[in-house]
Amino acid sequence: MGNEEIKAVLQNFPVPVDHIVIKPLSQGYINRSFVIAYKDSPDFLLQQINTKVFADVEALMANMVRALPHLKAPNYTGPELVYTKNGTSYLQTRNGGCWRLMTYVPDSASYLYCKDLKTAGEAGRILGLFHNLMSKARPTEYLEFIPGFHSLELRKRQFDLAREEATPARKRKAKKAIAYAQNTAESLLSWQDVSVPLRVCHNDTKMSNILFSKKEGKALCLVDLDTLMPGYFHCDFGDALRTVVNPAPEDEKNLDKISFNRAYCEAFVSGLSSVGPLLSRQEIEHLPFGAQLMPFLHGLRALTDFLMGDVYYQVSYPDQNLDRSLSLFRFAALAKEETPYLKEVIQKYLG
Ligand code: GN1
Ligand code: MG
Repeated sequence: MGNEEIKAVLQNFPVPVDHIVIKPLSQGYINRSFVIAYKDSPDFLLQQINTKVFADVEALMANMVRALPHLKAPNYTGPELVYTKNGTSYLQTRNGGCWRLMTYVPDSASYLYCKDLKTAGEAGRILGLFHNLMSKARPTEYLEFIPGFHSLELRKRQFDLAREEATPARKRKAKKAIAYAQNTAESLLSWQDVSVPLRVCHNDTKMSNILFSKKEGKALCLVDLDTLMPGYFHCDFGDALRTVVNPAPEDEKNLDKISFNRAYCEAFVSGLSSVGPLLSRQEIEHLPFGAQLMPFLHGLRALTDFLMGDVYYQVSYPDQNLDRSLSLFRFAALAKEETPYLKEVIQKYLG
């Protein structure tokens, strides 16, 4: 994508277009993101929304617009949405591209993995704060624009279909991952209790979606509100935990590098508890389930995409989806082993 195209998109927003520096961001498997940098004023984040994944951009943006006022709080500093010159929340170009502009929180940074105890605690605190602020929102007013996004039943069905359609070569390559997925799906499917209340969830609470202040290292907010939909707290909990306690990236090839840092886990749960009571008894009981479910679910989705021929996630090398599934499955197995420990910590801080 050329800079001229980006500048043409920016013309539709109330921001200067001259003398900008356009920096593509490589993070994320779905959208394309660019930092629009100015010499003497704050930067912006421009994103092209992937309309293959987000077929209903209107609904996605409606959820975001509805949620943003809840997230305006003195101790929560998130990006603001910049409306187009026509007053719409995003721009639709003639060729069907959808673009959104947000302010870039100054002096902030995000990290791929947790670097110390303080960061782990801050990650827990900001997750709690996000849910505290969003607890006033009614889940029924938010659209489920990707139905069953974190439903294991649905992801398992999609995996079963992918196995039928996969080439023999891909199936052979993924043999070990497929076997693990089949066994684990069965045991996790018997766990979920439908009486857990729905909340408006973030649904992508990994470390790299938390903004920290560069100076003090305080967590400022959760970014990437693309998957803000009704969901369960244990999913947001498990998704954050898997990246807070494990220093290895999602596509780590050396499975020995995947680990579960107990001290970070405790700091994370303690940080979560610091925002005050938030969770119901059933929600608390489901947290260890969430800790296993989320890495497994992401691994299952990556494996499904590998079997389908890499049609969903943007892969940066041929076997990346398979590597992601193996690494995520390894972490899911570790989270299962750590269940007694996790229960103890949850009891200590949230019980
Ligand atoms: C995708 O593109 P990104 O990184 O925001 C995915 C999430 C996964 C994540 C990483 C809509 O998010 O569910 O957690 O990759 N988002 C969608 O595994 O599928
Ligand atoms: Mg996301």
